[in-house]
Amino acid sequence: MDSYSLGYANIALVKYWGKKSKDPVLPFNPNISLRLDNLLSKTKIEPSLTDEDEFYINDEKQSQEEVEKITKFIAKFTPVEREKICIKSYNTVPTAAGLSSSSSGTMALVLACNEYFKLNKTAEELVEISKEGSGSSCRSFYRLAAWLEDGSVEELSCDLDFGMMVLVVNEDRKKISSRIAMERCVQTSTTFDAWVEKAKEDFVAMKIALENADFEKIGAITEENALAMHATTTTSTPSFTFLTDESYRAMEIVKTLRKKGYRCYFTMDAGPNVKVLYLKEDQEKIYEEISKLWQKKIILCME
Ligand code: 2P0
Repeated sequence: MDSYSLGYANIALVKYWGKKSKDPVLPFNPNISLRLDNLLSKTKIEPSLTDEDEFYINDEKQSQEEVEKITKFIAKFTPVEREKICIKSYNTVPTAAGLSSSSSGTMALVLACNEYFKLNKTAEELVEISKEGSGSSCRSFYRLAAWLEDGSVEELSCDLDFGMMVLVVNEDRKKISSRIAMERCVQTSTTFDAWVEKAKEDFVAMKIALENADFEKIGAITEENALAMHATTTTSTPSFTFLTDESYRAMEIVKTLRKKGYRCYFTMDAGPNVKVLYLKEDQEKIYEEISKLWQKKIILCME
């Protein structure tokens, strides 16, 4: 059996930032994402050749702690009595650098388990299972997805052909996991309630903008929403931030291009990297302009 299961990364246009409930995982605010078809994880499961479960990412053996995390998750939906397995996963997404590797990795793992253990789960069941591994991964099953406060996931549609690139500030693993960061913001941020209210409004406005294929509006909400999410980190105790001086420089580049008439908008997640949203038809000229100002790595996220 040499077939891999594929999982895709997704980037939120309206962020999920805070759990209203951990079991089941429910978001405080409804959120919307765009799938990135070039950033993916592929995973396969084989019988373990040792008497332990094993987990490799990009051929690198993962720590016991990582293995335990993953086996605890898959125990929720795989047979109680099972042989030891070896999970082999490859990411084209830098791992845990705020580039949504957890969503692609979780989706690929859930599909690989479904295959290996012949679970025959429906698509809806796989989406449900996935969010117990990483909340945002439930959105990776659709090109445009809305994850609602009641836990349901809906597919949205929009006539626009989106493109996204990442201005890479840093590909290292983040210092604080999004799970811990999110929890700190829920518990201590003095602006958390305001964030939830704003995100709910952004969600409604984003749905309308997508329906109307109003790219300027989609972009404006995307930027504002990302900034509001990041503001909750600095109003937490102890306060922290995912963003660096280089992240702000990347944001400035996007704003500069916009002033010149290019249609592009930024968003950032649980890491310093800056993602740029644009329309596919503009990709070439935006890439050319950005490359003049950003000499570091740029990743194109969609074919
Ligand atoms: C998002 N992020 O909407 C937000 C924005 C990061 C910043 O969803 O704790 O791995 O497993 O549910 O889904 C990343 O968090 O967190 C995330 P858990 P997850 O994309």
